[in-house]
Amino acid sequence: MTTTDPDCLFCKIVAGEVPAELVGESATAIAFRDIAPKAPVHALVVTREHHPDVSALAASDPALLADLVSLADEVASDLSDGQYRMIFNCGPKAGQTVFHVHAHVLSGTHLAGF
Ligand code: DGP
Repeated sequence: MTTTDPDCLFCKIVAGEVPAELVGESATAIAFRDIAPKAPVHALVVTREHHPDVSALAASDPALLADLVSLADEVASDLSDGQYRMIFNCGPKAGQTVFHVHAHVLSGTHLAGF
């Protein structure tokens, strides 16, 4: 799926219809701070296009997924020291609650291993 979903929260943030604190952008993706941060730096990096999750994006447009990862890496360097954890929750059982592909970028502290 490569269209905008009018009912999708992150599509509304991309469109500027829902406010968010932007921390980075590229031609294909934007980054903004998570509303409920789990680390001193917690950004979400989302494609401008609507894709429901990372699995769908990897299947339909791997170059776009690479763009998203590049922006995530850039944001981690801009906001912190370039050391970060990147997480994609894919599916409800993995904890995904917003069904528009997004990378969580967590940084700014010593994160416990798992
Ligand atoms: P996930 O559980 O992986 O689908 O992550 C969704 C994240 O989105 C979660 O960490 C909280 C964040 N979030 C939910 N609503 C909003 C919002 O309105 N604004 C922002 N900035 N983040 C939001």
